Amino acid sequence: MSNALSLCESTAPAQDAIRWRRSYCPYCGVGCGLNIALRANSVVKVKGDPRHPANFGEICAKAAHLGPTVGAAGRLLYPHIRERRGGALRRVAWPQALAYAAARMREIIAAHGPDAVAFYGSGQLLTEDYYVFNKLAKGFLGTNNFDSNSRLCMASAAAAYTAAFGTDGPPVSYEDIELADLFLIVGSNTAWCHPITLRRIEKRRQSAPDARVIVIDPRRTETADLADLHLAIVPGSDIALLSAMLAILVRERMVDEGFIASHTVGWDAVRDAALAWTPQRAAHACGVPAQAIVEAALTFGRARHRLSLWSMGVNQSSSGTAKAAAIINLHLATGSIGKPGCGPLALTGQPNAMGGREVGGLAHLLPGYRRVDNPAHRAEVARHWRVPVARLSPGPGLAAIELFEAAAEGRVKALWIIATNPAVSMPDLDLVERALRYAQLVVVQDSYHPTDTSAFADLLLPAAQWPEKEGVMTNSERRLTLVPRLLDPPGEALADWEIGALFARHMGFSTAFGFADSESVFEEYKALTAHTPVDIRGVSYERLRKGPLQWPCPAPEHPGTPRLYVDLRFNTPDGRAQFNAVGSVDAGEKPDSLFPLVLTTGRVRNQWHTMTRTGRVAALMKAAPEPYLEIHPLDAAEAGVTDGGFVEVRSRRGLFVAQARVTGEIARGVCFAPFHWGRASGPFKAANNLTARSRDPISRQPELKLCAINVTPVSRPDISGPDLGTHTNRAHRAPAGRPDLVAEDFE
Ligand SMILES: Nc1nc2c(c(=O)[nH]1)N[C@H]1C(S)=C(S)[C@@H](COP(=O)(O)OP(=O)(O)OC[C@H]3O[C@@H](n4cnc5c(=O)[nH]c(N)nc54)[C@H](O)[C@@H]3O)O[C@H]1N2
Ligand SMILES: Nc1nc2c(c(=O)[nH]1)N[C@H]1C(S)=C(S)[C@@H](COP(=O)(O)OP(=O)(O)OC[C@H]3O[C@@H](n4cnc5c(=O)[nH]c(N)nc54)[C@H](O)[C@@H]3O)O[C@H]1N2
Ligand code: SF4
Ligand SMILES: [Mo]
Repeated sequence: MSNALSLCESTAPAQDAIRWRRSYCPYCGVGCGLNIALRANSVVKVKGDPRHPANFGEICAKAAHLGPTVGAAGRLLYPHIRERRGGALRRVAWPQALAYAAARMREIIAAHGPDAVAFYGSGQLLTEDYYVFNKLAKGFLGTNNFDSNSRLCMASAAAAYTAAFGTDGPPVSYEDIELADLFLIVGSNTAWCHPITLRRIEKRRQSAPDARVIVIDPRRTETADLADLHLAIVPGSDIALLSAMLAILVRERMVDEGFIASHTVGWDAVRDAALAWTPQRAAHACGVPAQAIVEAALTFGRARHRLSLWSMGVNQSSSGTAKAAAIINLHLATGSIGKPGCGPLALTGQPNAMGGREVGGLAHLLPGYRRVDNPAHRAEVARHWRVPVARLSPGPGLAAIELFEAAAEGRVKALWIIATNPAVSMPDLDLVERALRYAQLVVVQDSYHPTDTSAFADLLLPAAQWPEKEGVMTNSERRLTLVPRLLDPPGEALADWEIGALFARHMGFSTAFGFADSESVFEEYKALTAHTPVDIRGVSYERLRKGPLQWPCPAPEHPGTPRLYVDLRFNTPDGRAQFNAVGSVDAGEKPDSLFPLVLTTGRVRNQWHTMTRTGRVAALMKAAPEPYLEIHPLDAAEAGVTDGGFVEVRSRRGLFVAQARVTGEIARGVCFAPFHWGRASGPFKAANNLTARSRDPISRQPELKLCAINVTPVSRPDISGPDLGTHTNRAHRAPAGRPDLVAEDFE
């Protein structure tokens, strides 16, 4: 604690005095430390924490505007039951709500077995929240149907890391940004989505004139503005590009033969497959000049410290794992790993998506990077949980979309949804709505109501949100930060882990879920990480109160680990990293005569996902108040679309209506729409009306970045629902000077 902070804390504050406290940002996976000014039960100002190593005092606009999202407006304050479909919600007391949940769950499990129930969680949960629900589902109810929205987000990166290094986990630290001289940014709009990380890259560029930035993205984003070389490839063609780059490195003898021979396996097959990709062939597949591909490869090859950063343009694809593997292959081929300023860094989306992976919050995982299909892992976890090993099911549970498909088909009867809003964020929303209507029991545990998903709930459970609950989150660089409880939750809202523990006790598991506080949950989880790659036995709330720590951190005196694999030994049985084949053709929906264009989807700078929080802040709504469709001028001309005019966008699954932004900043043949809006804001404002359920065969992550569409102009959009927006939805670029990084006052 700095003097200024501890001085504030040492005096008991009057009710209206300002108290400054340290906290952690609840939005993205950059994981910035915050200093929060509190007055009574509200947040009046948010600044960056100068001592937090993720951001050193900087924050973005979303965090600066956290204040208005805290408090009672729009919050779900009490549990509610809807006894009949279509009937009204009725407020009930917690014991009644939990007894109702327990009775219905017991009934369903007795009649149909444990796999008829499923939990769907979120990378925005605390590690403790995740742990309790995961333990309940996998250890006590006997189903591995606990998955999370990380399946829509980080699953491909996790699968690729595991395939290459033996276990998941980004090997580098943000401090490697300050040491790198080559940044390969693939499918990431870092400027809008991980703004503080981009700021560090920008600063590095300013201080190291030789540093180079290559951006691979179908759109000329603000991230691409920073690039020395921008490759505007057509969506889904990354593998062709990355393979051709690898082939050039081979031909130019820019690979590290010594590293390959001593520390890897599988090189010959990967090299030979890559060599089939000439620059010309890749240029044809990607829609960029061959010369640009050669330049990208040579720039990568000539650099000394190579850092690759990627996010959803890579992961959210039916070849997401292969795309991520192709990036990792470039690093293995050049020995760019385990050394300062080098490595493949998958930028985590949500603030604790990384923690969720560590704690086993996906349907195929158990805590501590263990897997449900590994008998030794099941035995270790069963011992720790004091349950017979037979209770732990050996087969992976249903992954996100499969879980909703199973509900729509009646195989899953009870869906318990926690801190995620699938009625907006899942692909193919017709299917999601069908699942939510068809399930016998839908429990929605959220901080807000109504949301698009909570509208379908039979049971609504009010959750405390940031900063009303205490617990741990892990950011993109494996850094654990303690998020303190600074305010009382409104109404009767409870911490998510506590709701899980109370429900488990109602199910009769009193001893195993008798946690007194979040710290006791953390301590139980921590013990399970012993001797695993994610060993955090040295981490405690007490230590975290002094500052964040990077795993592994196996002992109390251990300083934490900034960089993995520095000894060039990987977590595979023989210690060698594995080159992985990446295939040659991207799967996914192809354009045809009926649906001639390709749609990709993503985010806008100042909105957070389904807008339950950022949608309440007028200042954050300004840049993009309504959904829009970016379309190339030539495609627009062909379709008769004018800038600012309305368009109907159709895919094989549905309809989306928005204003067109005709712009040369997007590749020909490609359109872009943000996915933040759900049907509650207007039935055709949801981009996920259009997206497909196809998924990566390994990671089971859906292809949210590609589907085939057609676009037609409409003079007067004939749709119901609130205001569709008649403004010209165009002023979406930040003016010079990056004002998005300036923390505005809202007091
Ligand atoms: N402002 C804001 N920031 C956020 C979030 C938010 O909602 N709002 N959410 C957080 C979360 S959970 C996540 S996962 C991250 C997401 O962060 P990003 O992944 O950076 O964001 P997206 O806009 O989804 O997609 C990134 C880029 O992928 C490109 N792309 C699409 N298809 C392809 C392709 O086939 N290949 C390549 N190379 N690129 C492609 C798109 O044009 C887009 O610019 O952001 C985090 N930060
Ligand atoms: N087309 C398309 N679809 C996408 C994506 C895309 O790029 N394109 N990206 C995907 C990705 S990467 C992601 S991560 C998802 C995100 O999609 P979601 O997870 O559905 O989005 P959020 O709006 O973050 O939902 C979080 C919910 O939790 C609630 N909440 C907030 N804090 C708490 C809390 O502490 N406890 C509880 N119980 N509830 C809380 C919020 O009110 C909100 O309803 O969207 C995915 N969907
Ligand atoms: S960059 Fe991400 S973690 Fe940092 S302040 Fe912005 S939203 Fe929060
Ligand atoms: Mo995400």
